[in-house]
Amino acid sequence: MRMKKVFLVFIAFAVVTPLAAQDHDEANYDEAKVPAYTLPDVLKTGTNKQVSNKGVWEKSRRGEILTLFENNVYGQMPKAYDRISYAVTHEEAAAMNGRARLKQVVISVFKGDSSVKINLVLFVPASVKKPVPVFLLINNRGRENTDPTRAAKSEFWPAEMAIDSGYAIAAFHVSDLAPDDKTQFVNGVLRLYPEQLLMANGMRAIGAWAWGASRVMDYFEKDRDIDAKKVVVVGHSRGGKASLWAAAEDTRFAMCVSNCSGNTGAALARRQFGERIRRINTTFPHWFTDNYKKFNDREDSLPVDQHMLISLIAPRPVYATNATKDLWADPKGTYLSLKNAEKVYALYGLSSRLSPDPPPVEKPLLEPPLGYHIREGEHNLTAYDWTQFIIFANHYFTSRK
Ligand code: GTR
Repeated sequence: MRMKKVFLVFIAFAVVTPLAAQDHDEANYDEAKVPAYTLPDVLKTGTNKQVSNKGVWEKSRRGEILTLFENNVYGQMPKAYDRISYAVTHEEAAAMNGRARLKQVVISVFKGDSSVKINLVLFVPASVKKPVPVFLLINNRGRENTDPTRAAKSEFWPAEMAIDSGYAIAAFHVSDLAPDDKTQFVNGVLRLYPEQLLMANGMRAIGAWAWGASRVMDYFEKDRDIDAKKVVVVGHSRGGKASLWAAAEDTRFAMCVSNCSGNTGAALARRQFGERIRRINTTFPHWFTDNYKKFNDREDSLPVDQHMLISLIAPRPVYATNATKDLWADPKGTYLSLKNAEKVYALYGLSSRLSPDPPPVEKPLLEPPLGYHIREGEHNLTAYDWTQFIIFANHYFTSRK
């Protein structure tokens, strides 16, 4: 009887333990087992020319790398639409006990017979009388994390902290652009661009979220409370993959924050540490292009690696993070991405002071253009993380007044 019960418990556990957890256990977390690898040379063009100045970088190499990411990883970024409109649906002059103004804005984008609506929550510091810089979060968690009423407060989007530091803070939810589901993701932006679904290098969910960030940017350019030259796009995990892609595709973003973004985010693929391409393509087939599936178990044959994604954002600053208990997102590989992007920043005369090895836990590197920290704890976006984003942004924006 007892044996039977134990067995049943075991079966129940095996059934309810998500596949994800089992795969996590099988991943490599041993630094000694990281294979020898050679990163593609970010400063060598497809025709083998060495890039030695920013002119050649911008004219020849940057576009080449962007196209490689579009074709192989994130897909096309369709730019054309018929019309965009902005409606402020709710406004409060004295939100957060008078510290902020709240605006809820519906951004509607029309193309042909289809349209998509992006619901933006935006708080602006009440005390500031001129356009302010803004943090824009691509929210991949529950909408309650960005509660406009502030009845619910979440470290995931600590609006009060940003406001008290003199920043506006905004957020939209990924499901407005592409529901995060392998069958439902088509019900959003992709209704405007159905041809993308037929293309092996077509836009998928991560691309759709990044596209949404750019439409919010379109709105910021029209909102007089916002300094559209100082927009920081922020994302956590899958949202951090999208924030990098948004900043790579849209140079209007002044800065990018990618929190615990891991595989196909800020972490190098070739290290094959933690999550790998096969696993991400299998669990989340709707995130990246069909072409990306060709690189399952073949990281070495990718024509890019993630340091090149960071390089596309140069000379604009990038801040990346990790957490000690989130080896799945490969902290060291994330740091090495930043490190290997340094040479592109150097073309702009920007020297970052990254040491060869990652900094100790909770010793953030806060000097633009490339910043990084690893925090104690789990895979998450916390007040500790936001505190560093604000310091990093302060350093950058005050140096550019
Ligand atoms: C995981 C996924 C990661 C990361 C994470 C998240 O399951 O494997 O790539 O994106 O989800 O978004 O929290």
